[in-house]
Amino acid sequence: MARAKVLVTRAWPAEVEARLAAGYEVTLNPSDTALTLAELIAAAADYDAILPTVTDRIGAEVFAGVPRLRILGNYGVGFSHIATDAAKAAGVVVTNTPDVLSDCTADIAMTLILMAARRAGEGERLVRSGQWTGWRPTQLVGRKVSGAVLGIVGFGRIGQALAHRAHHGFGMRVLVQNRSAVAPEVLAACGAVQVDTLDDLLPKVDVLSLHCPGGAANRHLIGAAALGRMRPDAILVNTARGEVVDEGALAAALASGQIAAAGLDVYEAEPRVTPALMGMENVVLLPHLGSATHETRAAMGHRVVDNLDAFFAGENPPDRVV
Ligand code: 8YV
Repeated sequence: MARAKVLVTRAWPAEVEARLAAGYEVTLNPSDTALTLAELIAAAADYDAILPTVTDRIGAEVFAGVPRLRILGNYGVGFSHIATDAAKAAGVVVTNTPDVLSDCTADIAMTLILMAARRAGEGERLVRSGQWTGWRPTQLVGRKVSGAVLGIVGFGRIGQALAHRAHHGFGMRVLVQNRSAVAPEVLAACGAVQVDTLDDLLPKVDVLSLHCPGGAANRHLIGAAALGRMRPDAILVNTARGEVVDEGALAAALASGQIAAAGLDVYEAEPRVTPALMGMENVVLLPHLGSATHETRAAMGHRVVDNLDAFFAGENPPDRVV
């Protein structure tokens, strides 16, 4: 039987590429640069599967342009870059990679919380600049994280992993806002309390960390109005999706002192960052590192291939989202 043709849009960990090549007719993007929509459609024209990443915008045009396409195995948990309604209409299955990246993404959220609260980026820039003249009692004084109130928006796997770290590791008090009721035992496991609405949550928190999905439903969930409800000493952290935060409104809120600081791993138009944010000392900017460990990137790849194997064996893939 002919092997299924699989297009991998970016370079993957070598061990997963080898596993893929053993089971499929695989084409890897040799340049490892983000493909334009036209390039993607041309490259995938007669393929059965595309394995995209967050840098591939899979619009409705892809389904029209790739008539043989049967499955999109997304390398990542978030899939707001994929037009899922169009996938469904075209009869294309979509899978993602939950669980395996929760710990590492929560680690990056905690990193951003600590860096923003303790002014670690500023400190590193000071040392590297050669301008550090020595210790002073008032130098780069930040905020204490232990005992602070952490608000988590979206209490899925990653939000819960952060809550465990924050509560058990740092003694933070955790408040949660989620679209559905969270089971009492899940909240209790990390000392968390659920509040009803985002508006209830915002004025109560020292740190707000976002862990909800992206996409149209949550676009600019954190905009001028939400930022206006936060405290002037509060910190915003986003490791979810860039579109959840209105970057222009965030820059304005930081400039006016409406909130104190921010830590971002994701952006509205990656890799572009709103220029005003780039010049702010009280903003920590990371290049979408959430899942970037050797272990997790390999596990994500294996999860994609597990789904692919199930699909081509005629089974329902375990991480099917469409
Ligand atoms: C991925 C992520 O590495 O999984 C996600 O949703 O945000 C990242 O950690 C990225 O999306 C690759 O597609």
